Amino acid sequence: MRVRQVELRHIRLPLVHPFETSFGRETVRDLIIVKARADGLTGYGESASMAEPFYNYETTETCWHIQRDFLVPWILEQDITDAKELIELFAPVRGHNMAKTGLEQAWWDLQAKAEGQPLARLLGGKRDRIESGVSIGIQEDVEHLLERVGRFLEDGYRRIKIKIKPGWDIDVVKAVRQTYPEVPLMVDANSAYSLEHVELFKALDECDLMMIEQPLGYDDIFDHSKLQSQIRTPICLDESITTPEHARWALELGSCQVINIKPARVGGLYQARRIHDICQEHDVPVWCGGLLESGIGRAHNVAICSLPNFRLPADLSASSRYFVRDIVVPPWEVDDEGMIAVPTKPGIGVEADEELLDNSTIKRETFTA
Ligand code: OSB
Ligand code: MG
Repeated sequence: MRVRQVELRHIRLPLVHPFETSFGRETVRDLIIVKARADGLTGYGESASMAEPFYNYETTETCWHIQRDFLVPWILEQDITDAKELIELFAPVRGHNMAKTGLEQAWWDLQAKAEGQPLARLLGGKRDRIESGVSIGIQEDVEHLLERVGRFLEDGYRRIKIKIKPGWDIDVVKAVRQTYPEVPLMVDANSAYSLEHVELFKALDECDLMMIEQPLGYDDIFDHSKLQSQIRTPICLDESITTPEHARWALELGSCQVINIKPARVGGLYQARRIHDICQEHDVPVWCGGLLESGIGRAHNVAICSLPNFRLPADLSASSRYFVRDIVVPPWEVDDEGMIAVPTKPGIGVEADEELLDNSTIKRETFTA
């Protein structure tokens, strides 16, 4: 297949509730939506970079630059017959995985539509429903947090994740555990700690957590192995795993017992699947993380989650948990059992709401071969 046209759109969506992590607070979500056209079909992808380089080094602006000046001209120049070819085409650009992901996903959607298959099936996915969890940002006080946890449990979410940072950790986790003794609970530090905090992690060992996500450096694999050997709670890596090689190194070093796979962070669905396979070979479970994606990025995350080793609830919540109105029809929904249905239509399985997309667009550029 030869992509004949690529359209990039920088969009901005207001969040229904501010989202605060150890690295910052978001009230709106800036994203790049990629539309790729071939053979009368349109494929959609998303670059889920943040506006600021605080989760990883990419930003909306760096994604746009890498796409406009490198990736888009390359993809318009040649036929792409499989995803591996596309990964190799993009390989000369080092890193910039979120920039790559937007285009890679649009290619996958096109390919699935051309074959008349749901994206999940094209990827080799077997599940028709996936387990949904919710990630709760840092709140103004514990009462607000407990109230939010309660509401999400009533909504049916199957796992609660709480963001932590120094000063908002052990006491908060204990309070949640006391109020909800049985709930599947985990924490995410987004790299806010160092090995000097071992005592804190030993204290968290008493809270019966499913896992602790990315406690140490965003690019660290080594110190995490030292921490893991001193605590019982499984460590889950997010930020530090950006390639399949990183996954293998982390597993061989014993740096984690779980990996959070975000297609955006690792350069797309093909690389996400490779990491999934490496973990499966090591009998290490994975789950799909999120980056407050729009309904388009979420569709790609849902598709990858249908693979068998995605064995734990995902950070994939309903559209309404993030946005007043999502840019897809139908919006993503979570049923009373905390499950999201995997679409059965060809491609990503949801339609873009073109009118809302237009109204949310800040910048737009079209490229033709
Ligand atoms: O670390 O998992 C993270 C959101 C933005 C940046 C980083 C993270 C997150 C989340 C939200 O935890 C997950 C979601 O999309 O629901
Ligand atoms: Mg995380």
